[in-house]
Amino acid sequence: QEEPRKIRLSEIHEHRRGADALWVFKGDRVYDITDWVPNHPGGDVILRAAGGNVEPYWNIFTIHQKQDVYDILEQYFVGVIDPRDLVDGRVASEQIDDPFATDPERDPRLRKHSDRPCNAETPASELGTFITPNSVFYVRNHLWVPEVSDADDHRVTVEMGDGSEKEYSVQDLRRLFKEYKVTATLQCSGNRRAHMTAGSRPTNGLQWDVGAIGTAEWTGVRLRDVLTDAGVPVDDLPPHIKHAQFLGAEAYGASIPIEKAVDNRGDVMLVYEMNGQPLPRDHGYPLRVLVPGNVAARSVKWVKRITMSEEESTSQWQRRDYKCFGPNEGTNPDWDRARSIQEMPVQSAITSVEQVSTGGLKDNPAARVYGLEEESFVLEGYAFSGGGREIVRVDVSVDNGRTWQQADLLDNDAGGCKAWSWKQWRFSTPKRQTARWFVVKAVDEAYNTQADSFEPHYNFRGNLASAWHRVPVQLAR
Ligand code: MTE
Ligand code: MO
Repeated sequence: QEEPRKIRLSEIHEHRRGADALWVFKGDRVYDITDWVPNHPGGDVILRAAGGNVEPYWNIFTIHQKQDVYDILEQYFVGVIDPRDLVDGRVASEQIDDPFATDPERDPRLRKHSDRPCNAETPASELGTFITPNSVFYVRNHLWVPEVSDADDHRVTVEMGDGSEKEYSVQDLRRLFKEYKVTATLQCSGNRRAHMTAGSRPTNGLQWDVGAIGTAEWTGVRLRDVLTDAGVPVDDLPPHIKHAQFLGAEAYGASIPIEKAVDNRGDVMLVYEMNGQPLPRDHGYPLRVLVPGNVAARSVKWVKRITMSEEESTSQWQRRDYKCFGPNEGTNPDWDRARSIQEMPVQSAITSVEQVSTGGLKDNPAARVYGLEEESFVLEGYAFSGGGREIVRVDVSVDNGRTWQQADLLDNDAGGCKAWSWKQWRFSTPKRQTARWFVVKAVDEAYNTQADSFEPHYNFRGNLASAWHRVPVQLAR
């Protein structure tokens, strides 16, 4: 048998994106994947790995870690890595490209759940304002942050579904379409997952507390206008257009029903500014989709392709992760049978409990605002519902749900066609009336409300954890 060819790392590195032949290695084996690239189901994200090791990517896209995929790769074998470039039979880790190396710096106040990819929630202390500042807005990344140094280099392509397509730069969008500002809350379907775990059983996923949610003013153009310009008949849709699929530059993908995408009052946008600033890299620079009222997973960041389709996005984030199941359905449910999450149910949370003591009463601003005359607790929080359904009432209990009172809903001036934003609420109660647990629940305009406990709503993915939020009454000494 012929000895396989020995290849230096430097030679592999030349076969990166842009080269005529594209190579990758896995272990000490080298493959020429040029002919495979056009067939790659995940699109050209595979180019990110060209010229280096595929394994860091396969550790992220774990779907590759199976024999069929290894067999495909073997067909493209061209040689082995020169032993001079190996340490203990492997390429030294510092020689391996780290997809997360160019991720941005993050504000240290964010509460990190994972580093690579970055997942970090807004600390409760920063959830008290109607608008969440960009620097502390929660970050939910499934992959690395794509590098776009100049917005002018970025294009978004609209695919009509009949083979035709049209491409826009961010400048084109600004020039061609009317600009809108919409204030909207984004909430991860995993917000409060830790509470479901604590109130029921272990759940699979990042254990978010109350901070996988935030509100911003988003500036951009309406997707409806862009689709119209691209040639999609938005008011007379052909039957084969049922979903708008979105693809991000790092290969994250999701979709929404076409009715939402073209709804004249749906405020689905392609946004380039967040709270008056260019979109931060973590939040989609230079362009993201905003789908107000829907689970944030559909607001695809770094969007580069929008496809009109008869089908939902085929991504794992559409077909598997962001679905909900019955408490009995176990850890390997019938994924296809469950509907993907779009509009979110009612949610509410207590984000701050302040004890105002008699001694400091006169000097305490909260005491003055509320005209408090005896030792009290001041509670603050948010309430939010999906689908643009406004929060109409927030009920607070200071005795673990036995009796209830209404919190004050704070005014805000949110822009947009429907109630896409949370309501902040405040409540004060004399200390002598409190017993063991503070509880909050909210009601939206459709009179939807929250479940009293997690157990009957348990799902192993820990999605849509929206039972009453309970916080123990702790008396300061
Ligand atoms: N878009 C891309 N391209 N990549 C992602 O990982 N995460 C989604 C969504 N859009 C994601 C994405 C999820 S699950 C959420 S909750 C929101 O982005 C988070 O948005 P944020 O990081 O701006 O808060
Ligand atoms: Mo999410």
